[in-house]
Amino acid sequence: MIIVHHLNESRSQRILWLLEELGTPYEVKNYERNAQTRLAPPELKAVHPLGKSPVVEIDGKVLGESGAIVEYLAEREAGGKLAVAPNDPARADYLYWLHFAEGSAMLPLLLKLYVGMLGEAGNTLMQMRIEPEIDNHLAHANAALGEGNYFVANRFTAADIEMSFVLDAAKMRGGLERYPNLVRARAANQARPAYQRALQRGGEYKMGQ
Ligand SMILES: N[C@@H](CCC(=O)N[C@@H](CS)C(=O)NCC(=O)O)C(=O)O
Repeated sequence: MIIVHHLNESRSQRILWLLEELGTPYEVKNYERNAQTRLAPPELKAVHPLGKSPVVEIDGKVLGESGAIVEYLAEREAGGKLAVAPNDPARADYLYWLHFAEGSAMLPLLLKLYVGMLGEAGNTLMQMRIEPEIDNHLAHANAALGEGNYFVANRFTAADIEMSFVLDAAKMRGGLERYPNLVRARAANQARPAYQRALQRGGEYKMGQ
């Protein structure tokens, strides 16, 4: 049995999408962000010490960190159809994009959110380091897509699901419109029936707009 501890407007939306793509049955436990702070409610700390989302329970094992969750579930479920096997020539690229999302691309996007809270005091940092780093990462991802919609070997994999939150965060605050390949891939993601079913399960997801 798989339980997804799902925070509204968050990274856990992509776990729902992954499970819909895999056709794996799961339960959703919903948590609401605090309207003022946007933080997760304290009940999530009872599930995992960090109190962050996503967290899943897989046959009683609690697992956090979306990259680990996506990698683990993609390998384990549906015959590994959304994973890339260790002996596949595309394996290195698969792991690269799977880890690039949270390991590299999200950091400057999050810094923009936090440093933005400083107002004028953060302007220099924003212009000298944060905006150029956002562009560095998004331009790299945009170029990697080329004319295709998928990051790995021109086929849809779990790495595309993991990368989707980067595209959503970039849409919200990173100037996604400057990267036409990312815009096109994001639209292709959203047209998938499983993506739409995940929205039904997870409730409103404004980051997808
Ligand atoms: N790198 C972690 C980040 C987890 C994370 O920060 N999740 C956010 C949701 S997008 C969260 O729970 N925020 C609420 C909070 O920090 O209270 C992952 O990918 O799972």
